[in-house]
Amino acid sequence: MRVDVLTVLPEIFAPVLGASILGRALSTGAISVDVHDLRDWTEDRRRTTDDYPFGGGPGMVMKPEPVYRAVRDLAAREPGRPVVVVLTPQGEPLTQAIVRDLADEPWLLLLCGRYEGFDDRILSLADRELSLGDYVLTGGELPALVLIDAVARLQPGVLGDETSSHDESFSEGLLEYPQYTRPASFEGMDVPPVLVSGDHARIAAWRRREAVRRTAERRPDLIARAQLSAVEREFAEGVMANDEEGGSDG
Ligand code: JBZ
Repeated sequence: MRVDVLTVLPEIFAPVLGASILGRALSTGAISVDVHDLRDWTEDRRRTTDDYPFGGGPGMVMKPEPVYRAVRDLAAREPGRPVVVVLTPQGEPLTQAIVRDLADEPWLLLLCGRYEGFDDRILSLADRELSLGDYVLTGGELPALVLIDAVARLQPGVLGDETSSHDESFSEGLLEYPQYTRPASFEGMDVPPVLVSGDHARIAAWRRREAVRRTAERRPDLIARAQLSAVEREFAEGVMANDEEGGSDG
């Protein structure tokens, strides 16, 4: 997959892209990311990318001309067309289903907003408008990095065995089960004995039940759409009813 990023803050990207699994995905060629400075498509001496809003009001608005020039220029560099994604607070909240869709695309062009927003005509360039969620950020650069991280780890060969079981649990709509490593006893807190029993069937059953319990406790909104057996659903409903009474054990 190829990713082009258009931003007025290109320097934010390199340290994150070079690190960890993302760095490995780049070095193996599973994904390539080119970060472009929007100012390279300005035509004035000050390299202006923003201007005052028509109608008045606070803040500055991203100008359309440099963005249009940049997107047209970048889109003409390869055969085909990139899927143009604009990161904006008005966008659709990012979900793993959207990440899976985008991960299958051969070419993404991510447009990061700054200032108070975009001239609305810029949005005509967008195939998708995405947001990370309902909190206020200063720009689209961090959401773009989050999106790159999420699509990179789905590229073939980027993760080993980690992918399948982890993502399957999430796609069944459940949070992960609790995990432990050594030492078996730490400051009076012991690992659940079933996990050191060697009984793999009991371990699997315990993990499944604890994943359902956690989801019911922490994300009851996920339970309705989770893929649960009748017995599991009844268990989840018990946990949720208990939580409403303020109970902490179940
Ligand atoms: C986002 C105008 O540029 C911005 C500002 C905030 C912001 C984004 C772009 S994208 N917040 C989000 O994903 O929540």
